Amino acid sequence: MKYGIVVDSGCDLRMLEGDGKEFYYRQAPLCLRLDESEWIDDSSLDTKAFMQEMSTCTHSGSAAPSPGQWYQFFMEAEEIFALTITGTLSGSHNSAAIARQMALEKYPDKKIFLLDSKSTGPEMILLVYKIRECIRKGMTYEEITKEVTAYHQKTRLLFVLESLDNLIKNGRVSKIQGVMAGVLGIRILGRASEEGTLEILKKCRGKQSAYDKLVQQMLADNFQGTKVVISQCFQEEMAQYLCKKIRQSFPACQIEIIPTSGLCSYYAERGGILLGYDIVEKV
Ligand code: X90
Repeated sequence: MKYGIVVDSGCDLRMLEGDGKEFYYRQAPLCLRLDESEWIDDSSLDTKAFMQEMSTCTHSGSAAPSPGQWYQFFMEAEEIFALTITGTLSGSHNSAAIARQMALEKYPDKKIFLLDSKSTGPEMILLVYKIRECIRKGMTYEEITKEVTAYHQKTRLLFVLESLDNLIKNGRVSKIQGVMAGVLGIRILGRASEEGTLEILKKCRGKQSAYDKLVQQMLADNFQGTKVVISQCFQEEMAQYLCKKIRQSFPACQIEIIPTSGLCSYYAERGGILLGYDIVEKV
Protein backbone atom coordinates (compact mmCIF):
# COMPACT_ATOMS: atom_id res chain seq x y z
CA MET A 1 0.00 0.00 0.00
CA LYS A 2 1.24 3.47 -0.80
CA TYR A 3 -0.24 5.47 2.07
CA GLY A 4 -0.54 4.71 5.77
CA ILE A 5 -2.34 6.74 8.42
CA VAL A 6 -1.05 5.78 11.85
CA VAL A 7 -2.34 7.18 15.13
CA ASP A 8 -2.20 6.14 18.78
CA SER A 9 -5.27 5.34 20.85
CA GLY A 10 -5.39 8.93 22.06
CA CYS A 11 -7.40 9.15 18.83
CA ASP A 12 -10.79 7.56 19.51
CA LEU A 13 -11.36 6.34 15.97
CA ARG A 14 -11.17 2.52 15.88
CA MET A 15 -11.87 2.11 12.17
CA LEU A 16 -11.61 4.39 9.19
CA GLU A 17 -13.53 3.89 5.99
CA GLY A 18 -11.08 3.36 3.15
CA ASP A 19 -8.71 1.28 5.29
CA GLY A 20 -7.21 -1.59 3.31
CA LYS A 21 -8.38 -0.17 -0.02
CA GLU A 22 -7.15 3.42 -0.33
CA PHE A 23 -4.64 3.38 2.55
CA TYR A 24 -3.84 1.55 5.76
CA TYR A 25 -5.28 2.90 9.01
CA ARG A 26 -3.55 1.70 12.17
CA GLN A 27 -3.95 2.61 15.83
CA ALA A 28 -0.99 2.03 18.18
CA PRO A 29 -2.64 1.14 21.50
CA LEU A 30 -1.69 2.68 24.80
CA CYS A 31 -1.80 0.33 27.74
CA LEU A 32 -4.02 0.89 30.75
CA ARG A 33 -3.38 -0.63 34.15
CA LEU A 34 -5.96 -1.16 36.89
CA ASP A 35 -4.31 -2.65 39.97
CA GLU A 36 -2.78 -5.89 38.67
CA SER A 37 -4.66 -6.10 35.38
CA GLU A 38 -3.54 -4.73 32.03
CA TRP A 39 -5.94 -3.51 29.38
CA ILE A 40 -4.72 -2.96 25.84
CA ASP A 41 -6.54 -0.02 24.30
CA ASP A 42 -7.43 -1.52 20.93
CA SER A 43 -10.73 -2.28 19.22
CA SER A 44 -11.23 -5.39 21.37
CA LEU A 45 -11.33 -3.34 24.59
CA ASP A 46 -14.60 -3.69 26.47
CA THR A 47 -14.92 -0.10 27.68
CA LYS A 48 -17.89 -0.86 29.89
CA ALA A 49 -16.08 -3.64 31.74
CA PHE A 50 -12.97 -1.49 31.93
CA MET A 51 -14.87 1.44 33.48
CA GLN A 52 -16.58 -0.92 35.89
CA GLU A 53 -13.26 -2.23 37.15
CA MET A 54 -11.80 1.25 37.25
CA SER A 55 -14.47 2.39 39.68
CA THR A 56 -13.28 -0.11 42.29
CA CYS A 57 -9.51 -0.23 41.75
CA THR A 58 -6.99 1.52 43.98
CA HIS A 59 -3.97 2.01 41.69
CA SER A 60 -4.09 2.75 38.01
CA GLY A 61 -2.12 4.31 35.20
CA SER A 62 -1.41 4.42 31.50
CA ALA A 63 1.62 3.68 29.35
CA ALA A 64 2.54 4.91 25.89
CA PRO A 65 3.11 2.52 22.96
CA SER A 66 6.72 1.45 22.52
CA PRO A 67 8.87 2.55 19.57
CA GLY A 68 8.62 -1.05 18.34
CA GLN A 69 4.84 -0.82 18.02
CA TRP A 70 5.06 2.37 15.98
CA TYR A 71 7.89 0.92 13.88
CA GLN A 72 5.84 -2.12 12.94
CA PHE A 73 3.01 0.09 11.64
CA PHE A 74 5.45 2.36 9.79
CA MET A 75 6.55 -0.70 7.79
CA GLU A 76 3.11 -1.41 6.36
CA ALA A 77 3.02 1.38 3.80
CA GLU A 78 5.49 3.45 1.80
CA GLU A 79 4.38 6.92 2.82
CA ILE A 80 3.21 7.40 6.37
CA PHE A 81 1.21 10.11 8.08
CA ALA A 82 1.52 9.60 11.82
CA LEU A 83 -0.29 11.52 14.53
CA THR A 84 0.19 11.31 18.28
CA ILE A 85 -1.58 12.42 21.42
CA THR A 86 0.04 15.52 22.94
CA GLY A 87 3.74 14.91 23.53
CA THR A 88 3.60 17.31 26.46
CA LEU A 89 1.56 14.82 28.50
CA SER A 90 2.47 11.45 26.96
CA GLY A 91 5.58 9.57 25.90
CA SER A 92 3.79 8.34 22.79
CA HIS A 93 5.17 11.10 20.60
CA ASN A 94 8.69 10.36 21.76
CA SER A 95 8.23 6.64 20.99
CA ALA A 96 6.97 7.49 17.52
CA ALA A 97 9.92 9.85 16.92
CA ILE A 98 12.38 7.08 17.85
CA ALA A 99 10.57 4.63 15.58
CA ARG A 100 10.66 7.15 12.74
CA GLN A 101 14.41 7.62 13.19
CA MET A 102 14.98 3.85 13.19
CA ALA A 103 12.86 3.40 10.07
CA LEU A 104 14.61 6.18 8.17
CA GLU A 105 18.06 4.85 9.04
CA LYS A 106 17.13 1.50 7.60
CA TYR A 107 15.08 2.82 4.68
CA PRO A 108 16.34 6.31 3.80
CA ASP A 109 13.81 6.73 0.99
CA LYS A 110 10.84 6.10 3.19
CA LYS A 111 8.58 9.02 3.99
CA ILE A 112 7.21 9.46 7.49
CA PHE A 113 5.39 12.62 8.47
CA LEU A 114 5.04 12.76 12.25
CA LEU A 115 2.79 15.34 13.85
CA ASP A 116 2.31 16.02 17.56
CA SER A 117 -1.40 16.85 17.75
CA LYS A 118 -0.81 18.77 21.04
CA SER A 119 -4.26 17.41 21.73
CA THR A 120 -6.15 14.15 21.75
CA GLY A 121 -9.46 12.48 20.92
CA PRO A 122 -11.71 14.23 18.43
CA GLU A 123 -9.16 16.86 17.40
CA MET A 124 -6.95 13.99 16.22
CA ILE A 125 -9.95 12.59 14.33
CA LEU A 126 -10.38 15.86 12.44
CA LEU A 127 -6.73 15.65 11.40
CA VAL A 128 -7.18 12.03 10.28
CA TYR A 129 -10.17 13.06 8.16
CA LYS A 130 -8.11 15.84 6.60
CA ILE A 131 -5.33 13.40 5.68
CA ARG A 132 -7.86 11.05 4.09
CA GLU A 133 -9.48 13.91 2.18
CA CYS A 134 -6.06 14.88 0.79
CA ILE A 135 -5.26 11.28 -0.20
CA ARG A 136 -8.61 11.05 -1.96
CA LYS A 137 -7.89 14.24 -3.86
CA GLY A 138 -4.73 12.61 -5.20
CA MET A 139 -2.38 15.09 -3.54
CA THR A 140 1.32 14.24 -3.18
CA TYR A 141 3.03 13.45 0.15
CA GLU A 142 4.56 16.93 0.29
CA GLU A 143 1.27 18.63 -0.51
CA ILE A 144 -0.52 16.61 2.13
CA THR A 145 2.01 17.42 4.87
CA LYS A 146 1.65 21.13 4.08
CA GLU A 147 -2.13 21.01 4.03
CA VAL A 148 -2.37 19.05 7.29
CA THR A 149 0.11 21.34 9.07
CA ALA A 150 -1.94 24.37 8.02
CA TYR A 151 -5.21 22.70 9.03
CA HIS A 152 -3.77 21.88 12.46
CA GLN A 153 -3.52 25.63 13.13
CA LYS A 154 -7.28 25.81 12.84
CA THR A 155 -8.39 22.80 14.87
CA ARG A 156 -9.35 23.06 18.54
CA LEU A 157 -10.37 20.80 21.42
CA LEU A 158 -12.72 21.66 24.27
CA PHE A 159 -13.87 19.30 26.98
CA VAL A 160 -16.31 19.05 29.88
CA LEU A 161 -15.33 16.68 32.67
CA GLU A 162 -17.12 15.68 35.84
CA SER A 163 -13.96 14.51 37.56
CA LEU A 164 -10.25 15.20 37.22
CA ASP A 165 -9.24 12.40 39.59
CA ASN A 166 -7.24 10.27 37.17
CA LEU A 167 -5.62 13.30 35.56
CA ILE A 168 -4.50 14.60 38.96
CA LYS A 169 -3.44 11.18 40.29
CA ASN A 170 -1.22 10.67 37.25
CA GLY A 171 0.25 14.15 37.41
CA ARG A 172 -1.33 15.39 34.17
CA VAL A 173 -3.04 18.29 35.93
CA SER A 174 -1.68 20.05 38.98
CA LYS A 175 -3.59 19.77 42.23
CA ILE A 176 -3.95 23.55 42.34
CA GLN A 177 -5.57 23.63 38.92
CA GLY A 178 -7.76 20.70 39.76
CA VAL A 179 -9.01 22.10 43.01
CA MET A 180 -12.83 22.08 43.20
CA ALA A 181 -13.06 19.26 40.73
CA GLY A 182 -14.83 16.34 42.24
CA VAL A 183 -17.12 18.62 44.18
CA LEU A 184 -20.59 17.28 43.52
CA GLY A 185 -22.40 19.05 40.72
CA ILE A 186 -19.33 20.92 39.46
CA ARG A 187 -18.30 20.40 35.86
CA ILE A 188 -14.99 21.51 34.46
CA LEU A 189 -14.84 23.21 31.08
CA GLY A 190 -11.38 23.24 29.59
CA ARG A 191 -9.35 23.07 26.42
CA ALA A 192 -6.14 21.74 24.98
CA SER A 193 -3.73 24.68 25.21
CA GLU A 194 -1.38 25.62 22.38
CA GLU A 195 1.42 23.88 24.29
CA GLY A 196 -0.61 20.69 24.47
CA THR A 197 -1.54 20.85 28.12
CA LEU A 198 -4.87 20.85 29.88
CA GLU A 199 -6.15 24.34 30.41
CA ILE A 200 -9.08 24.81 32.73
CA LEU A 201 -11.40 27.59 31.59
CA LYS A 202 -14.34 27.47 33.96
CA LYS A 203 -15.83 25.57 36.83
CA CYS A 204 -19.53 25.39 36.23
CA ARG A 205 -22.49 24.56 38.41
CA GLY A 206 -25.84 23.41 37.06
CA LYS A 207 -26.58 20.62 34.62
CA GLN A 208 -26.26 22.49 31.33
CA SER A 209 -24.10 25.46 32.16
CA ALA A 210 -20.74 23.90 31.20
CA TYR A 211 -22.08 22.73 27.82
CA ASP A 212 -23.66 26.12 27.09
CA LYS A 213 -20.34 27.76 27.92
CA LEU A 214 -18.55 25.30 25.67
CA VAL A 215 -20.68 26.37 22.71
CA GLN A 216 -20.11 30.04 23.61
CA GLN A 217 -16.39 29.35 23.56
CA MET A 218 -16.64 27.80 20.09
CA LEU A 219 -18.42 30.91 18.82
CA ALA A 220 -15.86 33.18 20.48
CA ASP A 221 -13.13 31.21 18.67
CA ASN A 222 -14.86 31.99 15.36
CA PHE A 223 -16.29 28.57 14.70
CA GLN A 224 -18.28 28.79 11.48
CA GLY A 225 -20.34 25.63 11.61
CA THR A 226 -18.13 23.49 9.42
CA LYS A 227 -17.24 20.30 11.21
CA VAL A 228 -17.51 18.91 14.74
CA VAL A 229 -16.52 15.57 16.24
CA ILE A 230 -17.67 14.72 19.77
CA SER A 231 -16.37 11.81 21.77
CA GLN A 232 -18.32 10.93 24.86
CA CYS A 233 -17.71 8.64 27.79
CA PHE A 234 -21.16 7.29 28.68
CA GLN A 235 -22.53 10.76 28.10
CA GLU A 236 -24.68 10.36 24.99
CA GLU A 237 -27.31 12.65 26.50
CA MET A 238 -25.09 15.72 26.75
CA ALA A 239 -23.45 14.94 23.42
CA GLN A 240 -26.93 15.15 21.87
CA TYR A 241 -27.60 18.33 23.80
CA LEU A 242 -24.41 19.90 22.38
CA CYS A 243 -25.41 18.75 18.93
CA LYS A 244 -28.79 20.48 19.26
CA LYS A 245 -27.20 23.65 20.62
CA ILE A 246 -24.67 23.85 17.79
CA ARG A 247 -27.37 23.29 15.18
CA GLN A 248 -29.35 26.22 16.58
CA SER A 249 -26.63 28.47 15.21
CA PHE A 250 -25.49 26.23 12.34
CA PRO A 251 -28.30 24.00 11.06
CA ALA A 252 -26.12 22.39 8.38
CA CYS A 253 -23.13 21.66 10.65
CA GLN A 254 -21.60 18.22 10.14
CA ILE A 255 -21.49 16.58 13.59
CA GLU A 256 -20.32 13.11 14.48
CA ILE A 257 -20.66 11.54 17.92
CA ILE A 258 -18.53 8.55 18.89
CA PRO A 259 -17.54 6.75 22.11
CA THR A 260 -14.21 7.61 23.73
CA SER A 261 -11.25 5.26 23.32
CA GLY A 262 -10.04 3.44 26.44
CA LEU A 263 -7.34 6.02 27.06
CA CYS A 264 -9.74 8.96 26.77
CA SER A 265 -12.31 7.09 28.87
CA TYR A 266 -9.72 6.53 31.56
CA TYR A 267 -8.74 10.21 31.78
CA ALA A 268 -12.04 11.89 30.86
CA GLU A 269 -13.89 9.44 33.15
CA ARG A 270 -17.58 8.60 33.17
CA GLY A 271 -19.66 11.54 32.01
CA GLY A 272 -16.78 13.22 30.18
CA ILE A 273 -17.12 14.87 26.76
CA LEU A 274 -14.42 15.93 24.32
CA LEU A 275 -15.27 18.09 21.33
CA GLY A 276 -13.07 18.83 18.32
CA TYR A 277 -13.90 21.59 15.83
CA ASP A 278 -12.26 23.73 13.23
CA ILE A 279 -12.34 27.49 13.08
CA VAL A 280 -11.88 30.20 10.52
CA GLU A 281 -8.97 32.39 11.46
CA LYS A 282 -9.90 36.00 12.09
CA VAL A 283 -8.17 38.44 9.76
O1 X90 B 1 1.50 8.24 27.91
C1 X90 B 1 0.51 8.07 28.61
O2 X90 B 1 0.52 7.28 29.57
C2 X90 B 1 -0.76 8.83 28.29
C3 X90 B 1 -0.97 10.09 29.03
C4 X90 B 1 -2.14 10.91 28.53
C5 X90 B 1 -2.54 12.04 29.40
C6 X90 B 1 -3.63 12.94 28.92
C7 X90 B 1 -4.86 12.30 28.40
C8 X90 B 1 -6.06 13.21 28.28
C9 X90 B 1 -7.31 12.48 27.83
C10 X90 B 1 -8.78 14.30 28.89
C11 X90 B 1 -9.35 15.60 28.46
C12 X90 B 1 -8.69 16.30 27.30
C13 X90 B 1 -7.34 16.90 27.60
C14 X90 B 1 -6.62 17.56 26.45
C15 X90 B 1 -5.20 17.89 26.77
C16 X90 B 1 -4.33 18.22 25.63
C17 X90 B 1 -8.58 13.27 27.81
